[in-house]
Amino acid sequence: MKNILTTKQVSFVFAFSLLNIFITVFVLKISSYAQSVYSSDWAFYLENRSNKAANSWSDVVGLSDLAILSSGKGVIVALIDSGVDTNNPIFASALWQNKSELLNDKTLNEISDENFNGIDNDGVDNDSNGYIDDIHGWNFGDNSNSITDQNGHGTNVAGIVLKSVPDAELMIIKINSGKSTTFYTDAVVNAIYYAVKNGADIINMSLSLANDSNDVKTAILYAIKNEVIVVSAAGNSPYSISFPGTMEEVVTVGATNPEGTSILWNSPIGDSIDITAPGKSVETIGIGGETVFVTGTSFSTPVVSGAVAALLGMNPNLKLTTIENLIFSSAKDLGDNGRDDEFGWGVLSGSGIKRLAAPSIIAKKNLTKVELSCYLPPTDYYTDVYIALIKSSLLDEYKMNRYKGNADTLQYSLNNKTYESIWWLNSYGLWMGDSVNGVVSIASLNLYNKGLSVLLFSDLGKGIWKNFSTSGFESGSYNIGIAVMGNSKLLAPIFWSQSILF
Ligand SMILES: [Ca+2]
Ligand SMILES: [Ca+2]
Ligand SMILES: [Ca+2]
Ligand SMILES: [Ca+2]
Repeated sequence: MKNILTTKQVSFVFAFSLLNIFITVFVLKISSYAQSVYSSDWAFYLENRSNKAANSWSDVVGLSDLAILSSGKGVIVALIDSGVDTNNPIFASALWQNKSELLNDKTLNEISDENFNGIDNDGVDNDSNGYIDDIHGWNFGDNSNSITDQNGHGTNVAGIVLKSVPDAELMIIKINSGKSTTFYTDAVVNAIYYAVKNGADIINMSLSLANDSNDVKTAILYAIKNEVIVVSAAGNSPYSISFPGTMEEVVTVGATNPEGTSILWNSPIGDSIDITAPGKSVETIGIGGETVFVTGTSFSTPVVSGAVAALLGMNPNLKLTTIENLIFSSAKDLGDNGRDDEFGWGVLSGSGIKRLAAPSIIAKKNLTKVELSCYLPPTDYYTDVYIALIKSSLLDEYKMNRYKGNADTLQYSLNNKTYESIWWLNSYGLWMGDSVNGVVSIASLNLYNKGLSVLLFSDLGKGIWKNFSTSGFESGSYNIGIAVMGNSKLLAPIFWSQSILF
């Protein structure tokens, strides 16, 4: 996180208008001022930009594991920051689109190959949300729809988010005027309400305010009440956590060294710290597209926002508390055992999140019986669990051609009772599942084309399926897959067991 503030001292105007600053690396407490006066870390930040990290932050936090969950498609991440480099196609193509402003002029298809600005700046607030031509967000610093970053901070933050979730949509809410390095509380307040009212799923706040603000608190609580997760930097004062990171209700992010092994020297310590992520020499994109390395909790924060977006991309129905539980309980514990004031619950772990958020299945075979042990993610994840067998020789082909089947219900009888299940038919065979609350008490097989068979299972929800007979199978090597579904949508990749011989 870098300061948007210059080294000049706070003026009287600012003192009365509640100046807020992005970052505070070196804090000068000047007791004669009612407010703390901060020096800028801008110079510090620039000095440290060229120091390439020994480790890639994406490896440290396990982005490849998060990528298995989702690419963030359909997830809207609001960046309350200094804007974004809209001239860079990486960002331009990732911008959230306020479809209500667009569709009144032309359909999205008509617009897609044309110049957005030429078409959509019609001077009309088409969606009547109070902001004229807010196509990709809003600039509360200038009260305009210009979201171009002239500072760099917002672009750096956006680059980190897109590295984690390349298909996420970025809602750009600029709070500073032009290239100014300062911004006001009111802009932050309005930015939060804008994000919530326009559909953001995540609000990334890589910023600190010089003082607590009841208006900002109220806005953040409004966001949380609406199930919008607010991820905030802890600030860069080693002495104390900055507001709004001090709020219990937000996800407060501290920073570690590039290896993710010790707390960064300027990252604050305290009981509001929830989690940490690498925050030194974090590789990202600068204005103009150059690769830059940035330091501060401003940049560990979007690492966490990206992980949240990966989870929401997998399952948009996840509750805020579930998301927090997943990322906190899977973090890599450092320092004192369990949560501590340096690392919070630990360093963000993509592999840990995948382990908790995705189903898993282990199959063991004894003579003619197969025992399946399953891990199922938290129950607000999914409505159905699917299990299927596939011949190992077909697995790679299957994985390359994600199945596209039509969901339907199927009634079947068992022990003189009738059950209803959901099934899928595609070129690889029949997939069957059952509602989480349903009861299916045997393992039964129907060989289907191309070696795929269906397994019905018992004790659904308890995670263990026993006494499953393999006697009906063609002999050969099989893998067993498990998938969780919600409203007929696959919520995570299908995870496959090791192959077993039947
Ligand atoms: Ca509007
Ligand atoms: Ca318009
Ligand atoms: Ca918290
Ligand atoms: Ca710990």
